[in-house]
Amino acid sequence: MSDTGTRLRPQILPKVARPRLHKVILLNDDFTPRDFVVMVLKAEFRLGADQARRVMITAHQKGACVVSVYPQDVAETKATRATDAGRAKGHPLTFTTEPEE
Ligand code: TYC
Repeated sequence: MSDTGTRLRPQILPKVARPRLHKVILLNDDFTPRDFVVMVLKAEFRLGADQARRVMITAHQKGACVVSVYPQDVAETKATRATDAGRAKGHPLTFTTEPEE
């Protein structure tokens, strides 16, 4: 087949902005049981047992830990659902979001 000449040359390819990803951040507190934090990380963020434990311990020791990154709407929904799961059991467990640099 002959070349139809419709292929865009690299220098005139349109630039498509990739939506910025947002981080979900787990905050430490003095009250939520460690096992509950691990359970929420596994259920809401689909982390394996080892990774969930590592994230929990990092937040416990450093004050906060990035859980994962997602498109903004997904990050906000997951942070809200995970925070609400703690509130439903009377825990102050908190997840926040912020745009990735
Ligand atoms: N600091 C809590 C405790 O000692 C456990 C904990 C870890 C709570 C991480 C929140 O993001 C957190 N029971």
